[in-house]
Amino acid sequence: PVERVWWKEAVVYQIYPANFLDSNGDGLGVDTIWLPPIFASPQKDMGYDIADYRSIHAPYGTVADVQKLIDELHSQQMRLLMDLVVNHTSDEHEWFKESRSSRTSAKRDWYFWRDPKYDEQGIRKEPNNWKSVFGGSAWHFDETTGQYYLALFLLSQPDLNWTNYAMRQATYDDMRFWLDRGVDGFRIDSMNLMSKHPNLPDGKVVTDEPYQSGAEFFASGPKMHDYVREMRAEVFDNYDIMTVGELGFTKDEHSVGQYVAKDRRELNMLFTGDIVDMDFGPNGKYERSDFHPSKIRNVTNLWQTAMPKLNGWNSVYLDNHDSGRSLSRYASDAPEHRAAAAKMLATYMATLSGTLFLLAGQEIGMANLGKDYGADAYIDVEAKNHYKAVLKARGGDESRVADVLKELQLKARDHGRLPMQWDSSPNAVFTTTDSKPWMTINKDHKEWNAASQIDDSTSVMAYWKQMLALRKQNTDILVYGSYSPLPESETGEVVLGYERECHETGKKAGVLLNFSATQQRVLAAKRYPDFSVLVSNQDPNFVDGQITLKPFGAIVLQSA
Ligand code: TEU
Repeated sequence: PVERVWWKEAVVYQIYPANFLDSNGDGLGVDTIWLPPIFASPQKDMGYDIADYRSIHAPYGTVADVQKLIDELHSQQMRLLMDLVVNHTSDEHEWFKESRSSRTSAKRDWYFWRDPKYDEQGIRKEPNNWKSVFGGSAWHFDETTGQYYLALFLLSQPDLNWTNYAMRQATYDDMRFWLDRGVDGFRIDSMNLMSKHPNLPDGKVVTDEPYQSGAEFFASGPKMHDYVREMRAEVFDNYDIMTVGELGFTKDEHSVGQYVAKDRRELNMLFTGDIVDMDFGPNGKYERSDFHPSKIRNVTNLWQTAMPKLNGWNSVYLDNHDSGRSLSRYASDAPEHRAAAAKMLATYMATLSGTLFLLAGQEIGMANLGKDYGADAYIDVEAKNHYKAVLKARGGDESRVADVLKELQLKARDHGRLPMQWDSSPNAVFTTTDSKPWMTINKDHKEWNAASQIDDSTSVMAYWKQMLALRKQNTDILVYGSYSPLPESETGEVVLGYERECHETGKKAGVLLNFSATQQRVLAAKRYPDFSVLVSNQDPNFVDGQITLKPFGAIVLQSA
């Protein structure tokens, strides 16, 4: 049997501190809060550029305030998960300032510094062809010492050199600083980028652009697992905490398993990227590629069945601050479908094995900015860089970038960062009515907001509460039970069906989810002659052992 632990049963609620608000808890049924980085930072990448791990970004408060938050949460049997960003720092971190000051600085080797290369004409070139995640070269020339430094994200986010022992120890000290204050765990940013191939070779040329991904040489590199194990042995093992590694680029079952197989003593769980990549193109996020429900079937079946075999543990999520809202991308935010679709996705998440992660706003069916917002609504650096680069490549002609805007309307990180929609008032309570919010508040907040749902028993929020309560009551089946996919021949192409079963008691639940905007007849009902409906987002309708699922219908059946 699977070992029972608090972090497996946890329901985590991700708050983007810049877009939330203080509140006293709304009884949703979440028990752990995940705060993306709140540390001192110039905020070039919303705090993922940390200048000092031991102080707090002033507008958010102080270390003493965070201590108060931790103590308050603990007194309510809740927990706090923090973001640990140690693949890179801000260029304003003291470590980097010292490192960049001279070639002989004691911290020179804490980052990656390399000499320029020169082409046949004697023109200075970057040390290799790697591309930054946010566009352009991943290398930046620094006049002070005449060398380049590596920054896989923004140029103001230089990569730390994990081969350096003193650097590793310094980050461990910073981790202990927070764990000693009672923090209950970390979401570890860009976890698998910490070990690069020692020679930093050129990435494989796959596009005609000047820079190439190079990920094959910087993701899950040769020393990666030594570092994770060291971190675990020297830091994590001394505390009762949750550790979640963010894993971009690394996708195959075997490599993923190495981070979470229990006996390897590395991490508790991971965010694998494939759940947010389902509508990315082969060469990039903003390349067009339509979502089809078969993708979510494949990804879900893959990890739900692989993790138990690997002796690891799943994270269950659809949304985070790095993407558009799943409701708009994988279901529907069209007025006639929105509530049903949001409830269907809630049913999906709450009936899978793993630790749940909700992004604030999911519980009220928040959606992407609509099609009537233009390019200027997108203020995140990733969206802006991408838009600018394509615009430039097409001669600065705004009429030729409609396709780019369309992709931003689906996938830009801004959607995941929209201010929380508390009520229908002009600024949705997020900020005072007379001040200008720092980013767009989706105008759909007039209709879609927490205040209008909190007392409505038919609301998306009420449904989420019901689903989370149900999950808690049926932990043995829904959190720990086994997962078996229902064959497509019984569900049809656009319906995702699976069974969850508790082997100790033999109790079973069958889940049927319609990922389409059309009605579906599902044969799988034949399996459940003595079923009862545990929960549904529609009036269940059975005829001759078949179920009719309405557009975005969801139904959970329970064996007698
Ligand atoms: O993201 C790391 C990452 O792998 C990105 O490529 C991410 O997939 C991208 O933002 C998607 O568009 C983490 C953080 O979650 C992100 O917010 C930060 O910008 C990034 O690290 C750098 O710290």
